[in-house]
Amino acid sequence: MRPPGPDRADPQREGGVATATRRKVARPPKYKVILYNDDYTPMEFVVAILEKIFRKGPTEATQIMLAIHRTGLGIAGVYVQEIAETKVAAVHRAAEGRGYPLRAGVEKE
Ligand code: TYC
Repeated sequence: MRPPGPDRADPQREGGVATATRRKVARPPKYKVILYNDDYTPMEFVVAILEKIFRKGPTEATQIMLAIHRTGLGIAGVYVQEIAETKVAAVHRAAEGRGYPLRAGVEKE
């Protein structure tokens, strides 16, 4: 039998300390990094970007790339704003370095 009252192992528990902490430390807003389809960037390059910059495994990277190819855009990942913007810059730097028109952007979740 569990004793009555707040469960100390439950991170969502009610109680003085946890409540005070939640009041002070807000979760930072999250931003989606969107990749856009184009007619020229090779599929393998987009998969490599998803693996290296967005830390996806090969299967998920391929699925995301194909979804972008079919629908026009897709979510590469979700991050706090500064990380999301750094990833967008990394995509543009890598694509420009190879002469590909691949574009990325950030959208607030
Ligand atoms: N449409 C591209 C092709 O057929 C592949 C592609 C996928 C390009 C996703 C960009 O974000 C992208 N080679």
